[in-house]
Amino acid sequence: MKLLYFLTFIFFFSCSETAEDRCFAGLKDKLTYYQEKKPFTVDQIRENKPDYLEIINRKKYRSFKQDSIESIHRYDSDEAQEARWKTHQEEYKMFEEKFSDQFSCSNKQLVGNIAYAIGRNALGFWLLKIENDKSLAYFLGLSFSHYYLNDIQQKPIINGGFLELEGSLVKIVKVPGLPGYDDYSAISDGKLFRLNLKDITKDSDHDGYNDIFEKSFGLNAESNDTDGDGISDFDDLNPMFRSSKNKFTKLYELLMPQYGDTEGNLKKMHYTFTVFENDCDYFHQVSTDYRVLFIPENNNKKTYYVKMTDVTRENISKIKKDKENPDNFFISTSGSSYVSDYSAEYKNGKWELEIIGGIVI
Ligand SMILES: [Ca+2]
Ligand SMILES: [Ca+2]
Ligand SMILES: [Ca+2]
Repeated sequence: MKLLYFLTFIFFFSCSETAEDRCFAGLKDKLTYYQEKKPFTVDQIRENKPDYLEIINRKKYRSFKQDSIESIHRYDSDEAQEARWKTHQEEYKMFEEKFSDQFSCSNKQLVGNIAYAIGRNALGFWLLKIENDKSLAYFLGLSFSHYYLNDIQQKPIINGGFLELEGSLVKIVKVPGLPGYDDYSAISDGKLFRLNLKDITKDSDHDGYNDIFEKSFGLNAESNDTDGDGISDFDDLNPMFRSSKNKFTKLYELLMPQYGDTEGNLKKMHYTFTVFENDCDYFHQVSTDYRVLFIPENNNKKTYYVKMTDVTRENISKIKKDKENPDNFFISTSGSSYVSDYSAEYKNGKWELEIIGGIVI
């Protein structure tokens, strides 16, 4: 969905049978450019909305424009804004600590001894819950491509057995010259999004991730160990695929983003994932020190949520063979503002990487 993809090749295969097919870009592959999707209309959003979501029209709510202007998450130098930000941080300290700064939090509410808040991260919106020192986050499965939740809610978010969120239906607006940056505009204001807490908190396999999260990203909501490697989905850093060791998994591991997490804090971050769109088995089999999810390249194989929502920030291409040298390969990494092309030579059981080109936007 990012401008960058206009510059990056996406490879399509007529037959994706073997790891060889899925991992190596060959001469027969058709090259195609990403085409921007048309934003959904209000009717299309309603038609495709999740079953567990009720959208109610309530015109009197704050508009998207008003809420965005007054948002606590706006970064400007206004002193009053800074003071509000400080108060906000103080107020949400408990959530920041319990969830290790994985979310941007808002709309805190106490119900008996349970503290609730709305959390946002790169994957989407979550309902955060702290009860007797135990913290859990429930994914809401509402794409930020379509749903905007007001930063300032006029009414409590928990009402009876329901989560009620004021907001708007929105579309993404691309900003020319700012790749990777998404702006939004409202296509219908004054909405109440109503979700039953029973639906949100449902965790059929009791692995700690709610069904909505697992179904949104292609994990198995009926098994607490999707890839059957003996590590539960909640504790598995690569929950979708079993890890393996060979020269190509090693190559992908070398090229994956490095977050410099020397203290191993990322391991404890159960709700923070780096998402890659790639079908290569070797890439799927990587061992990592942070959480990863993979989404299929073929649009028809994607879950509805990832089809609608841009959750990929970084990617690594397929591998290209060097006709001149069987030990030499070409591969590219890309992010929202760069592409780096590498030549990778496998010598004496080790990879030697050399940057041979790229683009910085
Ligand atoms: Ca689960
Ligand atoms: Ca599961
Ligand atoms: Ca597992």
